[in-house]
Amino acid sequence: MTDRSYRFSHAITRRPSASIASGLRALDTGTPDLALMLTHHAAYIAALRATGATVVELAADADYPDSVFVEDTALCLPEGAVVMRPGAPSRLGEATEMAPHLAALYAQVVHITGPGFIEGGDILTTEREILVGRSARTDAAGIAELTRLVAPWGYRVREVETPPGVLHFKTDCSLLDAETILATPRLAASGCFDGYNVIHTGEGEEAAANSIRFNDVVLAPAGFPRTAAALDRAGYTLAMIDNAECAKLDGGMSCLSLRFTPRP
Ligand code: CIR
Repeated sequence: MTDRSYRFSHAITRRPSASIASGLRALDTGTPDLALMLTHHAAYIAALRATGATVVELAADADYPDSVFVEDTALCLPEGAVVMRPGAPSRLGEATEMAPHLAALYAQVVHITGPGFIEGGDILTTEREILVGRSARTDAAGIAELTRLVAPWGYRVREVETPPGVLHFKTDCSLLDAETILATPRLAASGCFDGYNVIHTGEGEEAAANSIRFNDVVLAPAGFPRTAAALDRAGYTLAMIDNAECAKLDGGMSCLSLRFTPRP
């Protein structure tokens, strides 16, 4: 069994800017505190680096309030990178901004050109397939274009549904290893993970589902003890990261990085 869906040599992050206060959110639960977010962001990057990865830190970009959430701009596979076409109009330009940084590391960079839309937060890559959740940000045409772009690299795309009212597919799930997925009970109930081992988030801890397996560590948001205990029991090494400020903008562990092993 290969492990390329969770072992990576590189990550890209982007520093949050003061414009983060204008970031998109489903519900207003308060303005994110930039200084605190920077502290959490530094801890996140340190946890990635502690696994031995190279982390490319991009400068803050005030033109795009949500640009700290780099995951939505691209899908990075070993063979090449696919630049997304975000469904949120205020985020469309973020993907274009990311393209040259990917081109510096990859020989192959291809683009979703539309008319469809797709955001990285709706994509879960496992060892055997790429699952893409249809959502308010990702539509059938975007998924169809992604399917065409990654077919020459040997990938199978499976369309699934993001639960209603949930921002992204990966808001509710994470890959833990080649066979295992952490998921909210509401998402797992759809049957989309049949054939995988599923670990459920603890009761009332849906926000813990957005974690990431990165090399030997699972980066998980702090403050969800039942889920942390379940992951610990299953043998995963955890790095708990405070996510309180990004959570005000519906962002979590996966959103804050692109994770990959580029093929130059
Ligand atoms: C947004 O609504 O686009 C941002 N405030 C949050 C993006 C989170 N990204 C992700 O889940 N991949």
